[in-house]
Amino acid sequence: MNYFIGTAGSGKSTLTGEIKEYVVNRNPEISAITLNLDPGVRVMPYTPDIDIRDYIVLEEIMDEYTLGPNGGLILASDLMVNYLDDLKDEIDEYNPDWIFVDTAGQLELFAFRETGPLIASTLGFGDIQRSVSFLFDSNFVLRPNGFISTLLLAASVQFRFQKIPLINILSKTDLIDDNQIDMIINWSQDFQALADSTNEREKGLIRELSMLISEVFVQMGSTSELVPCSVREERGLDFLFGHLQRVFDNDESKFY
Ligand SMILES: Nc1nc2c(ncn2[C@@H]2O[C@H](COP(=O)(O)OP(=O)(O)O)[C@@H](O)[C@H]2O)c(=O)[nH]1
Ligand SMILES: [Mg+2]
Repeated sequence: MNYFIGTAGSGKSTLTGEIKEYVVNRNPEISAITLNLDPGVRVMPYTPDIDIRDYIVLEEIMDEYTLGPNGGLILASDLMVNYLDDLKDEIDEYNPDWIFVDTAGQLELFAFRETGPLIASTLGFGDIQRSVSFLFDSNFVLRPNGFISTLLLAASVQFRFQKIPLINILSKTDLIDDNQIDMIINWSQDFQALADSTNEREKGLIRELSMLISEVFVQMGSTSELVPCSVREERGLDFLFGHLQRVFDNDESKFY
């Protein structure tokens, strides 16, 4: 069971749909399903097998509690916990090997409120192993300061989902060139390189702050490597699938 989490537009929904298709086409013996946990989404790039919108309708919540779209979304996300048993029953009916979970467009709705970690611990039952994939949007991480702010978000997501292995994904790599991909992956593995690039490319207060933050990451040691991925390029999904398999194969802790 893999949760895709990331900033709005980082490619969670697209990846959820594509990785399921990829897994099923590659190995028809694996049963994989998609679960949509974004109650506010209108247009989806795939048809989810299980959908929170069958239980929660954003417009009804906005009407009932006289809320605008933002308040409605927050309440809709919080109300998801009332339907955990229903979601579990639906998952049980499928009895899948893999579940790819798509989360709310705005990551704080899932990651920073109580709901997300609670759902992840409740739905991780039986034989289901879990992972969280955090998406680094290629558009935003080309500069050291964008990379560092995304890294801080990933670190706080890790902090919230402590016992679940975190996979960092560099999404939409078709939008940048191979040198840029290498540079960003290098930053994720060698924070000294990140500190050096920061020193070269940022200025003023941003540079000072970025240097301080990269220092902290240097001292913490390297976090998990960044897995390059693009739904437009076959090898992207191949990498991700291989990586997910390694995480699950090596995961002896089985936290349920
Ligand atoms: N070029 C490119 N665009 C992508 C990729 N993945 C997603 N997108 C686009 O990015 C936009 C946001 O994607 P979406 O999956 O809705 O993001 P979400 O808000 O994180 O669920 C859409 O226009 C997608 O078509 C990718 O690998 N490459
Ligand atoms: Mg989405």
